[in-house]
Amino acid sequence: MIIPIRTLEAIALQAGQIVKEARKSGPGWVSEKARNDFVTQTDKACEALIKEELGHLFPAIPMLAEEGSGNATGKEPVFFCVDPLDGTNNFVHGVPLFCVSIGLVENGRPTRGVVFDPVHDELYSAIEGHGATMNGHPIAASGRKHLDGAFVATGFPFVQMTRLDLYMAGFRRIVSITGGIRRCGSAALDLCWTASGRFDGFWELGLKPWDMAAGSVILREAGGAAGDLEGGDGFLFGGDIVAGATNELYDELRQLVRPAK
Ligand code: 2AM
Ligand code: CA
Repeated sequence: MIIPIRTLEAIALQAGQIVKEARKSGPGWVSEKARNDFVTQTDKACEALIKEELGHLFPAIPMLAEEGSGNATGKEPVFFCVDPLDGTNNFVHGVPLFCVSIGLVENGRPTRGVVFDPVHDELYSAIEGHGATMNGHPIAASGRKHLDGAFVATGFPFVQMTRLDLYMAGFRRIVSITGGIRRCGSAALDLCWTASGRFDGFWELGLKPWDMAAGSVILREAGGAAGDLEGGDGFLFGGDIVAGATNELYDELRQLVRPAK
């Protein structure tokens, strides 16, 4: 079954409209799912809209979504992978970095993705094999091959602290080589900003599939690379992702995140 990318874009824009209105009126109720892990009425409202639209248009394709209203486990050959609001912590604090993220995963690989940033009105979109766009214009990763002086993004551990030492050891190695590191708080946007050339790379440990599904296909289609710490493809359910503007930068970054034994 063909999933028109325009349809996914339209749904992301509609969900973004909910987020835009909530920026004016407030996020509604806010609840802490786990320590430091928030959900708001707005996350729930966006997910309900996305579920309704996808369920109506593509009833045969299950959905895996962050707030749990979906019917997929992630083991299906084809499923939607949805983060109704990526960057909820930013949203709750009024920091203007969050987005709606809708991916399609086929046989374990993200093949379509749309990410809408309702603050900056930026709509990122990609179909595997057809390139990536932002607001309809083709985008390309920076092409940078080496970390020396590169501008990269990361995410710090925020729930599970068991791998904080591993993370900090990598961070220390990367700080001393790169030209700048940013922590934005929305993995989907970090991947899209690497796709559009703003960042040269990105890494984060312990993410969820909905944080990465759409952004990873957008980055790959913009000419960048995304993978796990071993150089493989297992990031979606493994949770650890390294991304680079090029294969070379991806390899250099992942070896610093966790050097080969
Ligand atoms: P979320 O807002 O959809 O939960 C970056 O660290 C990623 O982790 C984000 O994509 C964000 O997705 C998730 N996250 C959840 N809680 C977080 C927190 N307290 N701080 C930072 N990121 C958090
Ligand atoms: Ca979310």
